[in-house]
Amino acid sequence: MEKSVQQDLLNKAFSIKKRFLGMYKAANAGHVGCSLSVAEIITFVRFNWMKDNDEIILSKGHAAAAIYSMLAEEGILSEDDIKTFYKNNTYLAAHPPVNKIKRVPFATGSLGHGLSIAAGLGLAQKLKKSDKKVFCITSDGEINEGSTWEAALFIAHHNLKNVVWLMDRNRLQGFGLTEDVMKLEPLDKKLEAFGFNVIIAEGHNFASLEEAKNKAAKSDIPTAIICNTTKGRSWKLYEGKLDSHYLPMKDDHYDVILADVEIDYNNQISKL
Ligand SMILES: Cc1ncc(C[n+]2csc(CCOP(=O)(O)OP(=O)(O)O)c2C)c(N)n1
Ligand SMILES: [Mg+2]
Repeated sequence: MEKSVQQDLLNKAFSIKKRFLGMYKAANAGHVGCSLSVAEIITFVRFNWMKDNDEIILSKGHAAAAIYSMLAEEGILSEDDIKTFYKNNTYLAAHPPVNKIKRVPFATGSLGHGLSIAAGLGLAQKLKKSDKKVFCITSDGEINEGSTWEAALFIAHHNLKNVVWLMDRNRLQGFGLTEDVMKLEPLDKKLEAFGFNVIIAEGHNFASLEEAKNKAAKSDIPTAIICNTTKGRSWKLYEGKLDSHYLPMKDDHYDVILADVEIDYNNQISKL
């Protein structure tokens, strides 16, 4: 992957993170760690993979701030829109609403439904012989939902290669480790048995995501990318910890997290 492309993606991800940190601060809201976990995946899909007409479904709707910030990054939302996050009468609710915002065609947040939505969209595109792709970003905790497995069966059965499933595999869910709450491993083997081309990627690393993208392009069956991530990535105090999920952002947290995120960004830039 070219250095300039990586640099551009790092800049975009940093800008997206700065914006959503400001949103969480203004709203005194939680889910900071959930957005930090998925920020690079969203950045990569939107700015280095999907075409303008493709669909992106953020099934883990509690990371809505990350998708709103991405939409501001590409100019679909304005910085004034962003200021309404969490406020009364806003469309920029804690979870994405249905049909109010460009690129957000469905409401998500009730976990376990995004992949079914992607499957339906994928089949519709296949029947129309369209080359439109559908990118679905799920969490790992929501793999506990039976509906996800039903969607997986459906995608494999209809060989919906136009659906790309990226899983934010941070190994934590709402109340503990995924392996303690309801064991998922060996996840790659389970997904392979369901009929997927399974790729394991580093979800905070653009070169690794690029490798996954190239492997997906060569597959004759649908792809599921298990993206290894860290909840609360860069936020030193709570990185990899459950508290990064619900802890509401307080004003004094903001400066610390922003500084941590900036250190991580500078480190990554210096390694290019
Ligand atoms: C069906 C459903 N059950 C419960 C919740 C409440 N909830 C919000 S986030 C979350 C768990 C988050 O863990 P995970 O799904 O792995 O997301 P991530 O780690 O990526 O933040 C839960 C249980 C929900 N939104 N939907
Ligand atoms: Mg998780």
